[in-house]
Amino acid sequence: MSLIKTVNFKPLGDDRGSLVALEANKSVPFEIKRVYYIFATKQGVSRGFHAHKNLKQLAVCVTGSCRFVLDNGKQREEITLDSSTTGLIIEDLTWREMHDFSPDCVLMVLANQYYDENDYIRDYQEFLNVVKPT
Ligand code: T46
Repeated sequence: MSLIKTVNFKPLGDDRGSLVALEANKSVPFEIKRVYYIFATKQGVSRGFHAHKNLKQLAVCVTGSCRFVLDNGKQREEITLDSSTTGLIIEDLTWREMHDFSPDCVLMVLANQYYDENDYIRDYQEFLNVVKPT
C-alpha cells in the first residue's frame, strides 16, 4: 500500500478568482487543533527529518512547490506538492523530509494536535527502533 495519500479540494472559483475551504472532519479527515505554515525557506535547505508518535497532519503547498519524502521504516516514497488544491496526509510514525522548496513556496500544515516537542522522534535510528520493535 502506498504511503502517499492525497486529498483533492474542490476550488470554489468564479470570475473573481479561486477559493478553497478546508473543514474539519470533511475535506480534512480529522479535528484541526493547529495550523502552521512554512515560507521563505532558503534555497537548498531541507526540513523535517523527524517522525511523530501521535500526530496526523495535512500539508498543502498553497503557493510554489516542494518535495516530500515519506518513510515508514519499510518503504520510502516521495511526492512533489505543487497545487493549492491537493493535500498530503501525513500519518503518525512516518518519517518526513521536505526538499526542493521553490523560493515562493508557502507550505501550510493542518494538525490534529497542539505543538508538543515530546511527540517528535528526531533520530532516524530511534524511529526505526520504534517502528520495527525487536
Ligand atoms: C512537520 C513538518 C511538516 C513551534 O513552536 N510550534 C509548531 O507548531 C511547530 C510546527 C514548530 N515550532 C517550533 C519548533 C522549532 O523551534 O518551530 C521551530 C521549527 O520547527 P521544526 O524544526 O520542527 O520544523 P520542520 O519544518 O522541520 O517541521 C515542521 C513541523 O515541526 C513538523 O511537525 O511535520 O513541518
